[in-house]
Amino acid sequence: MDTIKIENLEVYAHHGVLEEENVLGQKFLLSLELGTDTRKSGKSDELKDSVNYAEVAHFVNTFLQENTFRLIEAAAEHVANELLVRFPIEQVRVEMKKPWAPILLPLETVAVSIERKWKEACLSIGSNMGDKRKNLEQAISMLSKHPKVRVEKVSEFFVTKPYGCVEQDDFLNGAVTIKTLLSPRELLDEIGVIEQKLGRERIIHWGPRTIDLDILLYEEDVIWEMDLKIPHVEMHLRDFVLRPLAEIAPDKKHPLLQKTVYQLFCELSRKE
Ligand code: PH2
Ligand code: MG
Ligand code: MG
Repeated sequence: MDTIKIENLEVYAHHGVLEEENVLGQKFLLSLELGTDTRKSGKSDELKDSVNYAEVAHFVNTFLQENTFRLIEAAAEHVANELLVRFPIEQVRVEMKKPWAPILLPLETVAVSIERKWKEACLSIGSNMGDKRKNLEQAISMLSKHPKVRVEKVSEFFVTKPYGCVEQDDFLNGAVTIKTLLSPRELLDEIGVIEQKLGRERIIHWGPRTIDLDILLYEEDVIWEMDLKIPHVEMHLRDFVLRPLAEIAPDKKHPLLQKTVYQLFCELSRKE
């Protein structure tokens, strides 16, 4: 990934655990590494095709003066998140140094350095009540409005027979790939909020639903908790999941089966 770097930007601000730090303020040095593809601006020679580092520097300066944190960890975390949301960058490294840290001992500097990035996740989406297409479209629109979610690709929607033993109406199913700054747990909570808002009621397990959003993959992370299992435990067995997902993310890898979505889809199709 190409990077644009800003080194040791001086910001006078009031972060700190001690009251005198909050009152008097002190100097901080910010180093930023912005991960962004510079090929386009490299060719066009146009600022609009890149990240304006002057804007980034002024934003960070203002942000750190208008918000006061106790820890440089928290300040760096917030700066990283704000930059990822506000500027067209994929990843960022933020180093925040405190050269005048009042610890009553001489030191050159103390610092935290963090790296944050947009994570890739795949979701499956389904509805078998009411206006199914509208439900899917609304859920995707709500996802895309979250500042920490960027909807990347949306598959075609397929009419599918209900899988499982509950007698119910046909489903409309699809898949979505997103980039997100939310952790898997935060993403699960956000999905819950959207399902609630679209009027999902949990009456029968696996029964009819206005909307069902499931996390299939999150990077190549493996999570095994009571209410959150990633990869989705049955994704490789379900045609209504793999068919739309293979259309938009054929090369994403299942971290446990060590196979791509396309391979899983072909294997399942052969079995059926
Ligand atoms: N979801 C289920 C159970 N069965 N069948 C189809 N065709 N589509 C679904 O989305 C679906 C299902 C539980 O989430
Ligand atoms: Mg489901
Ligand atoms: Mg679900």
